[in-house]
Amino acid sequence: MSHYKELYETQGFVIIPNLVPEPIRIELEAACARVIARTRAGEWPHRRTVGRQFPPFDEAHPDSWGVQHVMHPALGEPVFAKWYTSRPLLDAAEALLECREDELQMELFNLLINPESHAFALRWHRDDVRETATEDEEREALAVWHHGVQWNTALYTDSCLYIVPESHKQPRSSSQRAHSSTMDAPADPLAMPGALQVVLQPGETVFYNSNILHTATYDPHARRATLHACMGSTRGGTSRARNVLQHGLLWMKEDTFRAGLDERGRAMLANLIKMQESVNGDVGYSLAN
Ligand SMILES: O=C(O)CCC(=O)C(=O)O
Ligand SMILES: [Fe+2]
Repeated sequence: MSHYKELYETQGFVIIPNLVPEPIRIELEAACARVIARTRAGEWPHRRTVGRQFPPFDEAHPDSWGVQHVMHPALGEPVFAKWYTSRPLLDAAEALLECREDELQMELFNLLINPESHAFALRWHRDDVRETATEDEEREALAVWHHGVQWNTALYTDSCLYIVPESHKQPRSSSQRAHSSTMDAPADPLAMPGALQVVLQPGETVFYNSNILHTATYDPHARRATLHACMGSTRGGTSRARNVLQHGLLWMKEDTFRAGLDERGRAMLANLIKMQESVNGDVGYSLAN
């Protein structure tokens, strides 16, 4: 695991295989098929819609590229929480965060899916630094260690994500800035200097610093069900509040959610709630649509 940590630090991302034990993989595939069908049918309101980079969103665009809050008790799919708190995954998170299990903080868990009928792409971005940031602002934001890890775990071959290795530590060069200063998606993601396409085989996970420069393209004909989540460490204090709490997590404070978690999950949830209660009111949004 220390090898992975080193790669994660230097490159800003690392691919780790085998974090989904086989029996859970089968359950996850079935649960994903059900929640994807419900989302496409318009029965699940928490979704990412085509043309919008991130929630909140309006209801006018029915094609979806993501299902939000898959651990929500109203979805009735306990396997998502079961996997989120499973040992191989937590081992990886603890190694990358350099923290103990009792310091892990439950955060977001969503599912990324192929839109049904629109080819679609995101613009190049860092999740928590705006594209208009000056070089100094960027340098300052990137110097903060966020005490969180984010990952994509592919259930089917996934070649949607593009990243610029090592850009988690460096402000954009002028030509990289030219490719990432507007709200437009790139015509060709590989035109970005230094860009690399991340190809995941089923069962592989890419952990990436969410402030690495990245984008993604979505092909309606390539089946995608990729588990997209993040987890923090209490060592970060309130540094992850905006990134996490902007998504509206009131449902996670309800008894029904807590009741569906195992002991480990409850401890991770308690850490999130403690962090939420220590910040007051409006946390704002990281990016504009
Ligand atoms: O689809 C992906 O893998 C990346 C999604 C992403 O960058 C985002 O939601 O901010
Ligand atoms: Fe992103």
